[in-house]
Amino acid sequence: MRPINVTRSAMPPFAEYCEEIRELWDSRWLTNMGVKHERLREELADYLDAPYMDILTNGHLSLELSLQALELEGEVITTPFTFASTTQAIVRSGLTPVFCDVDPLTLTMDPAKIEPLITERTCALVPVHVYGNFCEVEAIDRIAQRHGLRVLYDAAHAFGARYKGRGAGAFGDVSCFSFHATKVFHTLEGGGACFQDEAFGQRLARLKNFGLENPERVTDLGGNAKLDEFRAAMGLCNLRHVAEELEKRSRVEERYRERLEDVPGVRLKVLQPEVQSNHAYFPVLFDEKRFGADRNRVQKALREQGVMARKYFYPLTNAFPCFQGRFHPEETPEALRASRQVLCLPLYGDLPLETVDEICGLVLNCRK
Ligand code: T4K
Repeated sequence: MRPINVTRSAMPPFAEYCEEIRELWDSRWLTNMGVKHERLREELADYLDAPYMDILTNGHLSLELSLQALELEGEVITTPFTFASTTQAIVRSGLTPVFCDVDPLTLTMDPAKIEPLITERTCALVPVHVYGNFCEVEAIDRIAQRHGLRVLYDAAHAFGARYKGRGAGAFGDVSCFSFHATKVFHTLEGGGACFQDEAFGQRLARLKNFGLENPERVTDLGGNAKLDEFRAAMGLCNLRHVAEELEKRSRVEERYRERLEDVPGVRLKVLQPEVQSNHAYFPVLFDEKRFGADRNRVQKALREQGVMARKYFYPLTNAFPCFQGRFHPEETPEALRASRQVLCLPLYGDLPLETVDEICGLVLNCRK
């Protein structure tokens, strides 16, 4: 089947979803924190090992409103090796991003490079568990404690990944998730925030619902970021199948590894000790000199055969024209190098292993 996209949304059986939404025709309660919203919120908090959790209309607004609910001011140390959303959420919340370089293996924020960036205006760290690779949560926690900083993880990629047996909702002050259609678990569009502090949760709940404390009292300048009942229903169904989806993805990833592991000039997604992977993405870094072809050439060769591998993440967010030259990608050289070398190969549960073989064959044929 062509094209073969970088991912393909997992869907529950059609009848299961129909059954899940049936009662909405009787209740006519379609949104505004209905029964399914509440059930999904509880089930997800449990799955992600979060003390508290809220769910929102998408991952981006989960980030943006969480930054606002933390009541921050000043500079935020973050990574440019991420999706547009992370940096945009920071800037749109009136905060100044300060870019820290990444560790060349995990491509997450390098803790050794954080402290030199801290100033008296620094208020928080916003690292990203990119591809489901865990940030160095203990080192980050120590730095945050030492300097009195808040930690908000962008955990959009980390659903289902576990570190020392704990889900990604257990770390930092807040961890924000995306439940977008392209993620290992989705609610079509959707997102959520896991957090440690109940008072933060009350602020976030108000911000996602027009700042309403009650129908007659508006205390915050909020907006609308609620998740409706149809999407919550999709989440409830998908959550029942997520273990199976992760298992199927693990077989696909294993096949890629068998085929590409020992190829000179090819670096595969790092295997982190004590991390149980969620197989969310399969990034490959191509070293042109050693492999014999650069990343762009591989992407083009795949595209010509209908295989739509993607450059997650290129360009770096500190190179975006929307920031009008305020930031400089050369200041984060490891991130810059990775952004020029990386290509995410298709990975999803239904991807046939024969297709993985075919994709690997196309990749290997790019060598001069
Ligand atoms: N932080 C990070 C680190 C993130 O990666 C993201 C989102 C966010 C924050 C923000 O979370 P959300 O607000 O999105 O919940 C996609 C996703 O739209 C985006 O959610 C995701 N990151 C980003 C990494 O990837 P695009 O522009 O690459 O999507 P698109 O439309 O090109 O889709 C990619 C492939 O997925 C398609 O080729 C086919 C497949 N697909 C797509 C859709 C829309 C499906 O199978 N089903 C679908 O419904 O951004």
